[in-house]
Amino acid sequence: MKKEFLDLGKQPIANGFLNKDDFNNEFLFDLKAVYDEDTKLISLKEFVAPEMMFNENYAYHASMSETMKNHFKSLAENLQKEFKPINVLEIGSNDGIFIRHFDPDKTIAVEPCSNFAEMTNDMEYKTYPEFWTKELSKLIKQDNGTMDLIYSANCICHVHDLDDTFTAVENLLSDDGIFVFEDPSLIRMMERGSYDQLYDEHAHIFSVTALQNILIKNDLEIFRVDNLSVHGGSNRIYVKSIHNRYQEIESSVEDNLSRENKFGLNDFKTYQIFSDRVQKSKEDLVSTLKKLKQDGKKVIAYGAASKVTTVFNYCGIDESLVEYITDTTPSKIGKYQPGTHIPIVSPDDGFDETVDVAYLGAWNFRTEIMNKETDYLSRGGKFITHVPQVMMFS
Ligand code: JHZ
Repeated sequence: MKKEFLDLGKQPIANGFLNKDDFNNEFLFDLKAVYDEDTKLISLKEFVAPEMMFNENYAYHASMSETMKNHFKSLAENLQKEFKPINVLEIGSNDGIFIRHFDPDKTIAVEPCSNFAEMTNDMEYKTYPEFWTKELSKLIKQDNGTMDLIYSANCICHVHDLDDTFTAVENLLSDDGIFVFEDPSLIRMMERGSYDQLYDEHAHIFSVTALQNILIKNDLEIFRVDNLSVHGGSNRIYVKSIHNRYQEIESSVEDNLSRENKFGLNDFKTYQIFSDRVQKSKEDLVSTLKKLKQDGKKVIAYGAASKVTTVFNYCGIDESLVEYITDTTPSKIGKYQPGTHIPIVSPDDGFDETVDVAYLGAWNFRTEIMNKETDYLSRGGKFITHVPQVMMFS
């Protein structure tokens, strides 16, 4: 049985940046979160059709951050060193940030956003411009044989039908093949109050517990979990077929399961407490921004992340409180934030000496941004965040 615990109101497509012409017929849906008592999975109550989010206009470029470029480079090197995969496949390859470190002759990409599929095709990686399904997995096996490594970052949590996805993976793994994927971690979201991990794309926020319950139904099991700091706290899950005897199940699996249980992730009450905290976060953020406005401060936002769409729409923050949002992504600049219609400008045009306070939308890149924005900080500029609670810092 699924139980609702959080209502983040009417929300638009988080990465659906708008032109002025689009304002009048914007799609909105009810962003609510539910807890499944059987599998312990946290999901959205209402799923948005994948084609509405992942298409030729998809705006999120993973390579906009140095942190993420380094993250995927070192992961690719480590996987090659430890597992020595020959045939490799990535599900949701975005701009090729990960596969660029693998041999194009032996590496295949699956990417339904055609703007990005074209990019990796141009990089000589055979790219299937489609959604990952059982049918596609059969076709890839027929064309290319089985895979020694199937990898996916920030994509499996987008998938509505996890059983279909996992069966498709199981079908394509070689005898000693492994499936490695990473997505935002539920326990980190709960610890940090980062409710903005919830938006249309994130159909689920995974705990290790829920993944174990669902993977096993599809003849797959977790043999290692890495806890990562990226994207506000993620888990990298290493999976093998239950028939694969090459990999031992490591202690990190049990460690994560017991930490989650101790935290209360298997208890509905924990989610109700989280919901109260989210409500308080909203009140604190709005009152802080209103006070800054009254004091005559110029407030903008830094980073038009998907997460900011959730926060600003949930909190009812518009141009009267935040003048504009700066972002480095070329396809976002000159457009408007979904729902609130706050303008997006390039940092060169908007992150200047007139800014007093910047809401740090890309709070997950706090270290990278603080290291970069030393001029702003040294002239007294401040940041504001809601993670783990609403606060200003410099
Ligand atoms: P960022 C996306 O979420 C969507 P988002 C997706 N669903 C997902 O799961 C995660 O990624 C992983 C900008 N920026 O990465 C770039 C600057 O302007 O937190 C981005 O637009 N200056 C796939 O959208 C945004 O901020 C900078 O210095 O929440 C950050 O978005 C830096 C570092 C970033 O992902």
